[in-house]
Amino acid sequence: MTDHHHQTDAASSNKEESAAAYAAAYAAAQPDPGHRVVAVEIEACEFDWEFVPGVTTRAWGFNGSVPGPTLEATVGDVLEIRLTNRLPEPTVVHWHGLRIPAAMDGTEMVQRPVGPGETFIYRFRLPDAGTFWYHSHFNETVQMERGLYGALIVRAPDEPVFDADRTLVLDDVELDKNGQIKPPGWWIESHDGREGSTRLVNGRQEPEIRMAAGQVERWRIVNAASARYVLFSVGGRPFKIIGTDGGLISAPVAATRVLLPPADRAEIAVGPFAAGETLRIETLPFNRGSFKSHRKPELFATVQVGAAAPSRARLPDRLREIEPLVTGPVTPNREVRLGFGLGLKHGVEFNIDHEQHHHAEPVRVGELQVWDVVNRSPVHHPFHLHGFFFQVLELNGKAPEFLSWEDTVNVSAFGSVRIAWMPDDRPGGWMYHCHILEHHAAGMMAHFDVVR
Ligand SMILES: [Cu+2]
Repeated sequence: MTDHHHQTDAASSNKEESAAAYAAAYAAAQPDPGHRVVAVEIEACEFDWEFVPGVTTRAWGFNGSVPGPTLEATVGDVLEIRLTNRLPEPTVVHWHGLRIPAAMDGTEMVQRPVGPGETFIYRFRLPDAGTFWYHSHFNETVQMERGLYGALIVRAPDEPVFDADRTLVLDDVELDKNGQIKPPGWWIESHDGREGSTRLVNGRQEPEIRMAAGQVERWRIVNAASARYVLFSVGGRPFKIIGTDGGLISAPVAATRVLLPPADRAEIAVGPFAAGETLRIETLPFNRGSFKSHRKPELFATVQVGAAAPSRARLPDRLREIEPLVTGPVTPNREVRLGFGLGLKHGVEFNIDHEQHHHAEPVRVGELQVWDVVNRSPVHHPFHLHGFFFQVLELNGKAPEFLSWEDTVNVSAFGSVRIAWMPDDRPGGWMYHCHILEHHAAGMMAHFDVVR
């Protein structure tokens, strides 16, 4: 009861509401029978890190590493994360892709930022298996660029069996001649977003990955980059796409490349390869409408295939059932316009429905949402919805190649994507935004409430 009387009634009632929502979500987070509470402590801090071998860079990250620790648990467990902020500025941590209560989503909509020296506890039950991640949702063009992110793997009891389960968190950083991360830039960077020229896998520049011949591995790929689109390739070899943002898809899909816009995830079955092979993990040329173009493949890592080892991998024909949310003709109930213009503050300004940091209409629990996300700009945007999975019904008017659960989807330049999602009973403040961090910062985001 310090400065309570100085606040407006609205502000204090909002504060009380969010405190009550947090307390309710905390208490409701109970593990399923036979499951446990996975308790972890993460410290957001500053430390020296070698992105490039032999070059010391001042980084920000969780528990002294980039990425932060990979958090692993099982569906039905409760994850309890005690976050302590040792940074010189506030932070919040967003649990990207997790269908958890609004109060635990980790945005400024639902919590006060965690100040330097403060501790905040996130606690929630894990409802879905899949490859998720966590990252700063505060001053992201600085905090995420410096390394405040990590992977979060949730497993189910009946997963397909592989010879190894490997997580590849992709990123890039732009280092100056002293090996330090450059501060956010102006003009081209505000338009394109930051694409660093040092490409990282799990916090290291172009590392070597060792794999046994004859084996098949499950790779969980997370694109943690600020703006770079990754058209992922493993030496041009065929692999199987087995999962996306929201876990496994219905059946494996054969591919030689998979597109990961920023924040996107893919799971692929890779191998078998022959002993002695060397394969380049690359991003292939991809035009997203940026000033900076990519005409050549760029290396992320190298796979060295060693001596053969026995394989126990078995990839089933069916991975799981995904019920379509929409079966017949449907009328969209919202159009989300991704737009841009020129402004004084950011150079290029990005907006949603002609408004920066748009306040969108609420949606009601249990009412199917069918949204047309329409891109009115000459650059691609990765559209991210917090807290709920959606299904893609149409990409530029055509059905997607396969049905999946997503939280991030690419909306191509002057293109459109039709999505469907069901607001389940998790009322509160949510958001959707472009996951190119510079576009998000420049206003391409919307707040909305899920109401009962
Ligand atoms: Cu964007």
